[in-house]
Amino acid sequence: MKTVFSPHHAGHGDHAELVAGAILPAYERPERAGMIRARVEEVGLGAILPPEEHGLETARKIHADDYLDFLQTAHDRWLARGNSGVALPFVWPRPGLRADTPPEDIEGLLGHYSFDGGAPFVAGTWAAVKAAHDVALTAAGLVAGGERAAFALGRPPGHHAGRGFAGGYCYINNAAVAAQALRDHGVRRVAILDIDYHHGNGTQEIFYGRGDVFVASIHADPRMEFPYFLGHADERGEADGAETTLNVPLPHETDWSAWSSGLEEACRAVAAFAPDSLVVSLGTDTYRGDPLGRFRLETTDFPRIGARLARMGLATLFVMEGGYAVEEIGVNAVGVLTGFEQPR
Ligand code: SS9
Ligand code: ZN
Repeated sequence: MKTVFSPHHAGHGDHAELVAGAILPAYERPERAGMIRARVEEVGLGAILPPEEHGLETARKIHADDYLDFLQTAHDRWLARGNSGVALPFVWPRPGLRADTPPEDIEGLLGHYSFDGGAPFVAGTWAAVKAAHDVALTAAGLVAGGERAAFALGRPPGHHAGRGFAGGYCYINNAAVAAQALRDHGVRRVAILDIDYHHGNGTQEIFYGRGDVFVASIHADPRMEFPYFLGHADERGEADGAETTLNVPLPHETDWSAWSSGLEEACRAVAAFAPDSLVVSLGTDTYRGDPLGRFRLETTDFPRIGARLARMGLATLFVMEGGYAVEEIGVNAVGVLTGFEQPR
């Protein structure tokens, strides 16, 4: 399968994050994409293409206009205020405060448009976010054009970003925009299957009331794990989207035997929805060596995931999400793709 990749991801880097009271280099770093790209080449997965530039029309069907405007201007406004370095939120309008009156100051806006402190802005953030969006749309175009599968190798990831907020390293929800693009290309029903370790809260929120896009997520139980405030099994969609959300929360230390049962449940639900295309939010932070995850998948399990997905028989777009064991991320992520292409 073809991979779509842009070097502009690298401008989003060199920032730190707060980890258990210490400021450490961010886990979501440029080396991640470099390792995956190198592995795509090493196994000869297929051609690596640059993205085509896309406008934001499709993204505007997924995200609020004011939020997209904020993403594009946040770092400049941070600098214009006299601040330097990394723009990070530190105050949020939780219930009890007013979320209906956006502040004017960028410090307040950062909190207004995020749900955690995990989406910093550096000078190159917007260019990287836009490139990941273009990567996802270009890869969606390949699938809409008749390719059996394509790989959108972008960063930063997207599945925690909602209609009007960033968080969890995510800004534009690349998988959601790609699913919308497939719909706009004439694909009637799309399923998104999120296999990242963390619940895809943004993707769920975006499609919660829509019946044309099914969202299934297999993830660590939010009672024990980020993002904590969404991803429970009783969230099943609403209005037109009733019964088109499926959450499979699993406990810490889950290994292949239990995780693959969750995958089976999700695949059956996706098949029952009878989609015409599948978007896979591909995170490899389920790996046993991941510094942010507490599942126990082995490197040899990732091709088995791909093989199971191939058996769905659907045109499939893989969109890169999380995975923070940098040394192994290439082998694990591309393992899913080779498993998809050569199921055994
Ligand atoms: C503490 C860890 C916060 C956020 C995880 C986001 C994963 C995106 N800095 N964890 S796939
Ligand atoms: Zn994750």
